[in-house]
Amino acid sequence: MTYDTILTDIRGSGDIKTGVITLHRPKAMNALNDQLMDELGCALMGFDRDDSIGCIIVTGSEKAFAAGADIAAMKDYDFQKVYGSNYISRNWETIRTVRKPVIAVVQGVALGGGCELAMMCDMIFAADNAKFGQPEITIGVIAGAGGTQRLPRTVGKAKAMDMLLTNRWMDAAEAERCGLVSRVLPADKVMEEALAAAEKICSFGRLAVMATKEAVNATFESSLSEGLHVERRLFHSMFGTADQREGMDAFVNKRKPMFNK
Ligand code: CO8
Repeated sequence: MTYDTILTDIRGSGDIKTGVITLHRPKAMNALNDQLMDELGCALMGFDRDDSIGCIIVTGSEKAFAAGADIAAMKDYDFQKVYGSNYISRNWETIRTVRKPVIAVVQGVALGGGCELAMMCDMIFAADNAKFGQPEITIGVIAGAGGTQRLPRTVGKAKAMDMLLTNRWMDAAEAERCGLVSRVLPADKVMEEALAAAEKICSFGRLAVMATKEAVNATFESSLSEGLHVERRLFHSMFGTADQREGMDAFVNKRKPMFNK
């Protein structure tokens, strides 16, 4: 499959590898348009279906993960078009259906839809030059791809309101302090670190990895008792897998486990 607005690559040294998707609209700081979101969705689904892939990384350029939705494309849209075509909902959230872990590697700006796309991923690894912001208010709209919902759930109401209402940007250090990003690394090390984390994930049992992601995501969709119920049932289901027997037997017998991938 060839794409115009993204690049794809497969990395890793083990049997199970990492699919890397690089957003690639360099002249527009990776501004997100329908074509890019369609291509991203297609590449994500391809890696999710591929049994030789265990983890996915989504990244951008050194200057920009993505500078938001493509303002030049949006400027002539009207209500009839966006509501009628179900703009955003139609094709921007394919990433939510991916069952394998997705790591966002953010260098430079992640603004508007770019910040929202990073938040749709399971973890964010940030370069020390990363900046996160929701500047939609400055162009007369509001965040529309989850920013008003995921940001307060992640960084709390106070910081989310500040970012969404005043266009205050957060640097990588603050983003790590308040839980928006998992790790901050020097720009020339961040991809290496993400690939190492992805390789670690690829070395574990596929079912346990997918069930962990499903259980953590349940917390955003439910009350504590409902979320605990989902976790408990998924935990119980692990006892129907060969990886549970293998992992525990390997521990008890002091040997390296051989998981199903
Ligand atoms: N859309 C389209 N083109 C863009 C965008 C964008 N979001 N961001 C940058 N570009 C383009 C510029 O127009 C410029 O193009 P050209 O060279 O042809 O003039 C090129 O990228 C380089 O940009 P700058 O010259 O501005 O570079 P600077 O380094 O001076 O500044 C910034 C970089 C700070 C990133 C600046 O470009 C900027 O402020 N961009 C807009 C950021 C923004 O407002 N993002 C939010 C967009 S709205 C949104 O994301 C809504 C999401 C809601 C869900 C989706 C619903 C639409």
